[in-house]
Amino acid sequence: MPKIVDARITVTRPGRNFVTLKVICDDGTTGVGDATLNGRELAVASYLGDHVVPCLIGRDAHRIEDIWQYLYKGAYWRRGPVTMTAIAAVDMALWDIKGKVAGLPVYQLLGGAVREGCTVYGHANGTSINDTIAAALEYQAQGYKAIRLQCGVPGMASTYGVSKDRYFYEPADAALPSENMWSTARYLRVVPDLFKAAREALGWDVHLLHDVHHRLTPIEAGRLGRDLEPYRPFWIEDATPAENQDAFRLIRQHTTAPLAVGEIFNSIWDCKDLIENQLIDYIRATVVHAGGITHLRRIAALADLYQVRTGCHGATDLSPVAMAAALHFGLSVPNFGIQEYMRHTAETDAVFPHAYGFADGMMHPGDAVGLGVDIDEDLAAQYTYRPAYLPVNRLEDGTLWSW
Ligand code: GCO
Ligand code: MG
Repeated sequence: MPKIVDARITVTRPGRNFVTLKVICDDGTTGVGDATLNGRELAVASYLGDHVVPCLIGRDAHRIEDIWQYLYKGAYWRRGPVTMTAIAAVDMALWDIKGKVAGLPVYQLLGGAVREGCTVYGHANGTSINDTIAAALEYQAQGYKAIRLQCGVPGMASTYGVSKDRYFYEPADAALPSENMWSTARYLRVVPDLFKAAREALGWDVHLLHDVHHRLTPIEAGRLGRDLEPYRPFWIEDATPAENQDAFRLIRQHTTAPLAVGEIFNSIWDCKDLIENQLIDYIRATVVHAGGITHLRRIAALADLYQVRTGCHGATDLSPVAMAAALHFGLSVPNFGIQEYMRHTAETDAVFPHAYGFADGMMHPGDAVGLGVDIDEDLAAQYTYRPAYLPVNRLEDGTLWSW
């Protein structure tokens, strides 16, 4: 058995902040896990370094499920984004180790491939409808079969989802939270026009997605769903905040637009009622924020009973380690739906050499043993952590709103 003898935490900033755990075994085998919680990075680094790593030393790295249960039940304080991200990092690292010892890519340990690749969606953003359509056409030319559309809202100086850089959207942009302005009325007018223009320019053989980012009330979300229905959206994401999950019942009463939710969920308990009541179509919980491969498989198995499919979060704050884990999971899970893919910068990719790749609208984890991703710790050491916060959002009268 590979015995855990050490675990190192690297906090680095190759273009943006990432926290990475590397677990080291007595036979020299190592495994990596992503532990990045955007804007709250050091909390997870401390949770791991101060409270988790000491409990790992001496354990059998093959006992993935037992270690998961030990960290979850053993802490007494269950769930929460910090705890579950820390557990996820350990879980990913242990699957990586098991794959390396077995001489197999992780997806083979999860039952093997059930599809040729994971269909991904890219992000087309622009300050205007025309800019967004131009970006979407570029994605289509690159082979993407699914594209998320976000555009600036006329009259608003800044809007969620609209990047400074066309290809590398990065919302965590300031040492203290920057402030955005929001108007639901203006927003609800522009999005249907965006989708209409997109269908005219891109045709019907491409999936179009949209992220509301928790900004609407349930009845407003119902209205948006109805207005987008003629353009057949693949999904409407985070239509309303999900603390009150009954809100989704109200949305469902008004629209057949498919609903996706869950990028900020961290356990199966956040997903359970929405799935069992068939109030959503896609569950966006991810390996890194929802307890790792071990826990995400459990969520997916529950979802499968209700024809809910996966649509894992995959923004740039999920490091290439999380992306690799997501692809092994996605290739092997029966009810995979789609995977989000926001390209990392060249700096990020250099710090995290990886075997996964994109071709023809799909991604594949590659056939390297384990997760097929590593961290170059020497290169990582050249990029110093700097606090970077996500923005906040206010209505025009100054009221703090959901971001
Ligand atoms: C998405 C997201 C992201 C998040 C970011 C928060 O759907 O990709 O909503 O852009 O805002 O990942 O850390
Ligand atoms: Mg989102």
